[in-house]
Amino acid sequence: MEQQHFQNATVIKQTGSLYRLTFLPRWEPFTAILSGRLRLEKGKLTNPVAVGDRVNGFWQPGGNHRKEKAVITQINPRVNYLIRKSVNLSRQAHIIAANIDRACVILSATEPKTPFPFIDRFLVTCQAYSVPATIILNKTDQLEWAPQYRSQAGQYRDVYQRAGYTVMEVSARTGAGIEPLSELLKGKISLLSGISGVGKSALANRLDPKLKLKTAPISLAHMTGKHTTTYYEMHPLGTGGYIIDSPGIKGFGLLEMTKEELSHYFPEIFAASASCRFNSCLHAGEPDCAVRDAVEEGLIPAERYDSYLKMLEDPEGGKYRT
Ligand SMILES: Nc1nc2c(ncn2[C@@H]2O[C@H](COP(=O)(O)OP(=O)(O)OP(=O)(O)O)[C@@H](O)[C@H]2O)c(=O)[nH]1
Ligand SMILES: [Mg+2]
Ligand SMILES: [Zn+2]
Repeated sequence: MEQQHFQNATVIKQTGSLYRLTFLPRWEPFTAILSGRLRLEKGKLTNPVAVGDRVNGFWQPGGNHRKEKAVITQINPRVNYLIRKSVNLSRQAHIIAANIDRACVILSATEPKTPFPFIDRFLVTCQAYSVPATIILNKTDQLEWAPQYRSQAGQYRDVYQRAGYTVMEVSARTGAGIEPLSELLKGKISLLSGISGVGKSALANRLDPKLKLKTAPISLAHMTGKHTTTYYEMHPLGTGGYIIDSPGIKGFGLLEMTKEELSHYFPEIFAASASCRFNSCLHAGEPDCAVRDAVEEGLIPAERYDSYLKMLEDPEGGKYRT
């Protein structure tokens, strides 16, 4: 019997050695495995195929797309992808998601707190790939009875609005601010990312109550999430578009770039750098640095500049090209 080939299926989930695929915009998921060759081709990545990948392959003779007989043989070139540091020491990177139209970084207005350098690493990768990024400040309902968090929430809003990002304030609990977010996600594939416990899955459920994703209260002893979501998975939204819910992550890997390039991915630092005395200025103590002036004048948020310096000093295992 002749082999039936397929092209351009989108990976919507991976569990162990099994993948779920669908031909977007149709939502008729089927199961597939990787060809032996692809399994061996991992290289620097812990996962050769990620959610969002577009893949080609074939159906094994006798199988059809309902019978778990599909084999992935080829990954189409990625338009973009985001990586995170591997948990082991092998310096391997793990692809979070590929070919996304938008990345949403979810923050909690209260707990758990997301450190600025975490957010900024995420945003740098997005800038490097021209993936539009949006900051979603969730749990705003809690500011009502926990006013001590208002200044923190205000700081997130202020820092990222000044950096040029859209900051949307929402509550997965009450539904406040959800409509503009639904609008933003329509017709696109969007990644929901952020540390554990900020409410990524709760937000997904609020965007489409049919999803019924598992959520869990944060630990009040440590004010940290419980790593409730364990898979990357794409879901269709009833209001249009697709979201990728993801496990809470601890850190993002940086792409390979030169030290000079880094500042290009901080939009407000890049804009100010046009007036630095030296073309090669890294804004780390050189004379007549317009970036430092802007930080001193409060035009560039100090939090962003601190993140920039941290990333400049800590390229994460020599990720900078020299
Ligand atoms: N008050 C309030 N609680 C929220 C809101 N959004 C989420 N929560 C709660 O925060 C806790 C964590 O939410 P999850 O959706 O499980 O968080 P997550 O980001 O998916 O966490 P991981 O899957 O571990 O990465 C749950 O108890 C949610 O009910 C909100 O807008 N307001
Ligand atoms: Mg979750
Ligand atoms: Zn400078």
